[in-house]
Amino acid sequence: MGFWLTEKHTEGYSVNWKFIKTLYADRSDYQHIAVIDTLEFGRALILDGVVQTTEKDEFIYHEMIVHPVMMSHPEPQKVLVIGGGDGGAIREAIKYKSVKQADLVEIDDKVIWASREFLPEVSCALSDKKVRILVEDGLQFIKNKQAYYDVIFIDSSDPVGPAKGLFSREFYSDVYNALKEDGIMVAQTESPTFNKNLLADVHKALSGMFPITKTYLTAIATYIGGFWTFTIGSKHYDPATTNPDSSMVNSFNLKYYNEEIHRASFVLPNYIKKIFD
Ligand code: AG3
Repeated sequence: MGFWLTEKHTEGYSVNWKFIKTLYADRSDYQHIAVIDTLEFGRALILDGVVQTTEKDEFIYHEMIVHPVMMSHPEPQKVLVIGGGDGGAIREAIKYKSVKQADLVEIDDKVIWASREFLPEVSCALSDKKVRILVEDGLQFIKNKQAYYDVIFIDSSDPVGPAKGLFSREFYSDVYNALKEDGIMVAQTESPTFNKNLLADVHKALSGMFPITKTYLTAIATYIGGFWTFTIGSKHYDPATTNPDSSMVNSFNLKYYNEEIHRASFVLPNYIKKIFD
């Protein structure tokens, strides 16, 4: 027994997921939300028909959106995740001994609820005492913060629907202002194969504001097209020349990230370098 979910990525490319059961399905004010139990990847969180995270490889995405920037800052104390209502990014961020306050600004409380209920290993840190959850529009929230955060993570869904504004120049400039003078931000910037123009635009927008802009890569089977990108805007520290210090975290037994991965992820193949020319 089983059902198939067809996840459409472009006009010419879809991925089929066999699943055993729908654990949750609902429509919020912003999007359709589902959690299904897939045959290959365990439980999956799906927003508007796009798979956001799966039990099998969420660790790759969440470790890679968090550790490269956290390790590049000598003492990150105040951190902010925009989006990321599943809690995976904040789970990684609070592993740092220096973190005193970790804010999560998610627009859709149903994403938080569904993740708490059906993805306990991803969402476990949402109950940590350092974590403050704000159910708000990140676009508005960030406008009221000046020189406040050390690190900001933009853990968004694709640039359509509720996350569209999280890829805009105006939003990045608000993020810039919300960071302290040596602050650093990172955004998930999609697939270099299917979202080349978006990646080029984000990189360009950030390079116009931050002295240091770096795109880095990882591979996440749950997503599409091989590589997945993240793009950093940094006011002071260069993540590409950072030597990660494992004593910054409570226990360095991560499943993906390590010192070599840190350095290697900033090495780009020529066809991706060319996107930024
Ligand atoms: N956010 C990025 C998911 C993008 C998936 N897009 C796609 N496959 N086209 C994931 C949120 C995890 N916290």
